[in-house]
Amino acid sequence: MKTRAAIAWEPNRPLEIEEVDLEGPKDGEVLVRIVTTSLCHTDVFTLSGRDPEGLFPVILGHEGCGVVEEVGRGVTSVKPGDHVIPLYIPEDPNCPYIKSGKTNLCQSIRETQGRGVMPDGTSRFSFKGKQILHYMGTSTFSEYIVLPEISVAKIAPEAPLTKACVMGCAVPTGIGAVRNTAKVEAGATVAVFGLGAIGMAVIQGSVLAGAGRIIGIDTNPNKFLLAKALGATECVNPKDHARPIHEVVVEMTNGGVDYSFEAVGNVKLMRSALESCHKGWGECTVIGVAGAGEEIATRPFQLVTGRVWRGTAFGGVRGRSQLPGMVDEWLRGDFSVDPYITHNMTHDNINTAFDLLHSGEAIRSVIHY
Ligand code: DAO
Ligand code: ZN
Repeated sequence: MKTRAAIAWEPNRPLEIEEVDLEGPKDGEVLVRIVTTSLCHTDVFTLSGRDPEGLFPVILGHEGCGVVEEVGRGVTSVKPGDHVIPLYIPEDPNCPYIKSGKTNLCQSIRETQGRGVMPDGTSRFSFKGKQILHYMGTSTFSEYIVLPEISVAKIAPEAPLTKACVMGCAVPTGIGAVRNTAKVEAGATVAVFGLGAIGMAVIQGSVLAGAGRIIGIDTNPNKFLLAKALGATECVNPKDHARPIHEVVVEMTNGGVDYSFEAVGNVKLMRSALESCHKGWGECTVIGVAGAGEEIATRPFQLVTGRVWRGTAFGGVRGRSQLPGMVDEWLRGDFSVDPYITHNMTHDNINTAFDLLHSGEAIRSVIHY
C-alpha cells in the first residue's frame, strides 16, 4: 500500500512529504493508521545528526496515536478499530527484563529496532525502490505504520485521538519518572530542571504525588506561566542569579530538595540537579538524553554523602500494562493534556513544528493527518 510520510533523507535537511510504499503486517504484526503525532526533542536531536544511533533515510516520529486497520496472523490482543498508542519501548511478557519486574526496558526487539528495521530484519518502508528505515520502532510521521503486536498499547476508545498522541512520550515520561523512578511522596520538595513538555509533566506528576514544593527552573521565563498553572509553587531563572543555580536551590530549600529531575539532556545541568539535592537523601532523576560522547561529572563525595543519581526512559512505564491506565486517569480528569498542546497543524506543515520546538515557542505541536 501507499502511505503519506515525511522522510528525513539526511541530517539537518527539512523533511520531505512523499507517497511511500508500505508492506502490510506479517505474522504477529499490526497495521496502524496514525491520526495525530506530536514532535518531541528526541526527533529534533536525531534530525540534527548529533544522535550516534541516528540512521538515514528514515521516517521519524515516536509520539503518536491511531487506529488499528489490520492485524497479521497470530495477533490476539488488538483488532481492527481499536485505538492504540505506538510504543517505542515494547512490552513483551516473555522478555526476561519484563519478567524481572524491575524495569520497563523490554529487550525483545531492541537490536532490530536500533537498526531501524522490523524484528525480521527488513524495513516495510520504501520509496522508488529505495529502503527507508523505521525510527524508534514507531515512525509516526507516516500516516500508516506497521508495528509488532508488543509495540502497541490499546487505549480506551473514548480517548480523543486529536490529543492522545502526547500520551505516547511526554506525559507518561514525566509523570512516570515521578511515580516509578523517583517515587516522590506527599509533602516532598521537588526541583524540575527544564520546562519543556517533559518538565511540565514532572510538575503535573509531582502535584498528583502531593509534593509540597515544586520549583521550576528554566532560562526561558516564558515557560513560568504554564509551569505555575500546572502546579509549580515557584519558578527560578538561573540567569537572574550570579551564583550557580544549585546554590540558589539549596538556599531556597534550607539544604536542598528531596527530588530533582533533569529534563533537558544537558550534562552540566545534570550535575546542578544532583547538587541541588539534600545531603543524606536527595535523589536526582535524569530524563533528558545527552549528546553523543558526553559525560557527567560530580565530586564523588556528593554520592558518599547520600545523594543519588538515577535515570529513566519512558518514565519507567511498561507500555502495554500501564499506559492504558494512565490514559484512563486523563479521561477521568485526574490531569489534563490540553496545556501541552500549544500548536496544531497539518502533516504538510510538519517542518514548522521543528522550527517552533527549536525556538522554544512550542511545548507540543500536534500534527494532524
Ligand atoms: O536500550 O533498552 C533500551 C531502549 C532505550 C530506549 C530509550 C529511549 C529514550 C528516549 C527518551 C525520549 C524522551 C526524553
Ligand atoms: Zn519523546
